[in-house]
Amino acid sequence: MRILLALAITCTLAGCGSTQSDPQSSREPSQAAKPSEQLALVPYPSSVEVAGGQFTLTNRVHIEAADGSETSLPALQRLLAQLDITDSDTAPSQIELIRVQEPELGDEGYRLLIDSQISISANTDAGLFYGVQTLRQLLPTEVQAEYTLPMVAITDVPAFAWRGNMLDVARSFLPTDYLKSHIDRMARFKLNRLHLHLSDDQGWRIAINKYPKLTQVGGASAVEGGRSGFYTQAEMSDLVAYAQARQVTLVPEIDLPGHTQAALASYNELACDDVTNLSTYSGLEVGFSKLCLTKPEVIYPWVEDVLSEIVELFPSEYIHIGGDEIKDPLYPEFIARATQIVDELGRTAIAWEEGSVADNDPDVLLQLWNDEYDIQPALDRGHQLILSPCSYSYFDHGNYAGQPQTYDWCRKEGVPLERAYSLDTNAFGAAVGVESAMWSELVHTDAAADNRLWPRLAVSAELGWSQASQRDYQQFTDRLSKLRPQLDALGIQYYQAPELGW
Ligand code: TNX
Repeated sequence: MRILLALAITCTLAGCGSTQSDPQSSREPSQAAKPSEQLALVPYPSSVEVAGGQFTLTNRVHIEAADGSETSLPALQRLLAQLDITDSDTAPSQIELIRVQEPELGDEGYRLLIDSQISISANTDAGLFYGVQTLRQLLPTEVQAEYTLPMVAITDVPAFAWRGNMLDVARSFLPTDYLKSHIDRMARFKLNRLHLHLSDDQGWRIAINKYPKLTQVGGASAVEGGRSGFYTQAEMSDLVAYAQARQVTLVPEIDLPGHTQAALASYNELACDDVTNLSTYSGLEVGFSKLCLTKPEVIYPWVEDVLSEIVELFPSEYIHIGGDEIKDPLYPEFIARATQIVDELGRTAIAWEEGSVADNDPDVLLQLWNDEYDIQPALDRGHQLILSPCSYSYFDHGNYAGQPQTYDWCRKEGVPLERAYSLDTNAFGAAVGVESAMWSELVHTDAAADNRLWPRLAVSAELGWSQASQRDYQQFTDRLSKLRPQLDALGIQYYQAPELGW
């Protein structure tokens, strides 16, 4: 038993000082540590035990990694390389990655122990990877002669399996370089689902071999002022692998049967015969286009072909079929058939909340986006939810009221940090997790995307990972404000939120 554990003080809600000298007093809840005494970690871990004392890491360390650390070992090596720390068998200190079997750590939990050495243990490579991310946040971002870390025992398990973000690359395209940076940034905060909204009225962004015009025509358009473009299948496969190496699952969305003008402009036969406007579209309206649901012999083979190529490209268990903002008497039948097609392809469908009107298998996940939508009937049938209620989770809304180039249809005050943080993740019934959404009608550059996403994505991270009972906005802002160098080192052009003193 390491000395640390004998001395340990359990600090959860209250936070912990790294130099506590009187363990007795801090056992009293009434002696809750000041917010400033919490370790600067986001999301905050389930349990942090601080013994006092410090561990010094020099610029040489010996790494011991268990078999089965495919993503966690490279992540640790990248971290050490950034800090100019070399791996040497004769180094005085050691970092261990250990695979254990401890049911309470689950699929993604880990323990991080820093005393006379650093050890991370977990049931899985994912757990080890998250332990490395915590270590990453505890260390500075700049090279130093040596590094001082608090002696600490952290045990950490996520609240939710789904800790997501959605990027609308359809209205305005985001290049693969941006997506790779985004995946790195997500991983730093233990976010693990990147939902790509790959098609909409204004653009079609993923190459489908059987239907090349989708990208020749639909890939060449964009919302006015936005970027056009598309991902080749080779580029997407490379991105999938990049994300997997960072414990991020890419979740593809092909938005059906509405939001399909780019597809209709590419293959006119998918539209009903009386539709006259079949050109590409760069406006802001929603809800005007649809696949012709009275031509099942045309649209269903196309849907099957497209989704077949999508499942080949994306290993994700879940495939999003859209389903938002369309009125048609045949809509429920379409959704039921589309979710069935996904099922036959060996995956499970996700639909936006409106898809709940269809007769779907209860495995189908529903993504809630209107705060007030009556989702209870679907919950009663056994569906689970991804929580994206717009007044908390829509990051195309302003960081503050009236921010230029932002929407406010869902909440006129915008979605400031505190509002985003106040989402009650227990209020909506069975949830697999949370997902913030960045629609891109008004977000046309990498810098604008960074501004809308950060620092609010750190909120998504804490909502997804930390238990609801542990959340405290004051402590959160205090911790996050100290992590500014991490965001800087990741090259993020974040909104300088006054709430964080930035
Ligand atoms: C609603 S949320 C939409 C999107 C828009 C967004 C703008 C959802 C499923 N549909 O098509 O881009 O609002 O905030």
